[in-house]
Amino acid sequence: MAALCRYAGSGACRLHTSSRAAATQHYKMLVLGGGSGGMAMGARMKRMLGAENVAIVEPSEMHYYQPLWTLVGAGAKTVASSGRPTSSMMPSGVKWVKSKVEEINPETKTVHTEDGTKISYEYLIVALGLQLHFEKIKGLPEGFEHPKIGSNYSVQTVEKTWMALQNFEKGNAVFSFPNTPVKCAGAPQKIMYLTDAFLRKTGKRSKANIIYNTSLPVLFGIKKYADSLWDVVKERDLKVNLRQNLIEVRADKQEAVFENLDKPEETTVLEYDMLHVTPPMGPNPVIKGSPLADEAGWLDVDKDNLQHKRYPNIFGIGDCTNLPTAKTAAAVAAQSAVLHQSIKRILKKEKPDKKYDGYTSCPLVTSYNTVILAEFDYNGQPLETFPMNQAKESRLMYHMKADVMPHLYWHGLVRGLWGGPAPYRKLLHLGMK
Ligand code: FAD
Ligand code: UQ1
Repeated sequence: MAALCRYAGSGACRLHTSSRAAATQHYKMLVLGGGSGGMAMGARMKRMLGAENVAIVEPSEMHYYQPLWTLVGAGAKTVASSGRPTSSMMPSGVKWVKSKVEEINPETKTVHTEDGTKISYEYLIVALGLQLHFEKIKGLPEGFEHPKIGSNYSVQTVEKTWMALQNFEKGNAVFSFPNTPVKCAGAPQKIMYLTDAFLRKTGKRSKANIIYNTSLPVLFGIKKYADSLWDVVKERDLKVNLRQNLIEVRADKQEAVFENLDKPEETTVLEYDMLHVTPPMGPNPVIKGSPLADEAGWLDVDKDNLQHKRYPNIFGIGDCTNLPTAKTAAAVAAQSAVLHQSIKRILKKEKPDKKYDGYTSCPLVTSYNTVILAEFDYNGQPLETFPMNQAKESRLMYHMKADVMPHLYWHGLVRGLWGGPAPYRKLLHLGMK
């Protein structure tokens, strides 16, 4: 490649092509997205290659610890405590390209961003997350301008959940789960349990019908935990309707319209005094429109080593991928450790040898002081860290979720120092034997 590197020795070389004076930056390792997976990999790649060889493309000024939003929506944490400036998160010396990726061209090994920057790379890590689609529900997002409706799934709407919960008087409190893959599949029902607990605390529970309308045919995908959750639902008199998909919100009239996925003609209109919406979700449009996507639009990676199936210099992590496991930050942690090893070996022209087992986890918050800690692998087999039955509601696990996990995230995962609990699981279980 004919290139004139003005800043020799620095990662960012301006390359002048003969056809046009397009400014191009070049990095050995380019990371797309600065969320949980992008930050973790940026930090790990800095350690492996040196800061000057790494760049992260991320448009947002703020980085959010999304798992906290379950507790923010229930008034147990503040939204401010869930975010930090992206500038403070960037590994020092790593270049922050503060713009949105518009196009990835794996043939020319280049990326174009919204501000007109062209970046070439030797290796690419794609960590672009997934896309929320509130607009696929008729009446949204504009319905959020009305009270009584919220969603823990975005920073703009999470405090509206807490407002709706505090202002609940009597009637239906309705919770939805969409007909798409979602991140943290437990979160849509966690806020239902917290609502139940809050209404009991404030003496309003007897005036409330709490209704969970889910598109799924099950309450939770892993039987061991689903059995416990059904016990909780029965014990607390919560109503669960399966195969019900939210298609419209008439926020001015406080009505939610659901379709029955097993009987397409049948719709039900529910009047609500509180509505929590989990929006439909889908692949990131930048990936969907690129040669990197599988048929459904997700990043097409090898499930063992996270390398792209057709472009060996491209890797993926997190919610943007088609890894056949539940999309969580816990999964990102385990994936970051495997991807680190895969890349290390590939750079040495060796075959990756560490395999991702699909580890993922969902702390199912069932009240303001209890959690069922679901942990499982690709086969849906429980893979529990602690030597106790984690399907039982636990106060200790609530403390883990509310007080320990945020530290593990800010000081461990996003600094590339936390690769999931696997080593501790082995130790803890050994200790019990
Ligand atoms: P993200 O962290 O979402 O990062 C994607 C990044 O890509 C973002 O910073 C975004 O700005 C950036 N981006 C997008 N498009 C572009 C573009 N075109 N150009 C450049 N950058 C772009 N997980 C758990 O493990 N435990 C939990 O208890 C838990 N609870 C949750 C509760 C809620 C309410 C929510 C919403 C999520 C929860 N999660 C939980 C899931 C967890 O937050 C995600 O799975 C995790 O953040 C995924 O990391 P990621 O890097 O793949 O995506
Ligand atoms: C985890 O590693 C993680 O990422 C930091 C989470 O995201 C917030 C989690 O919710 C969980 C449960 C884990 C797994 C960690 C342990 C100690 C079980």
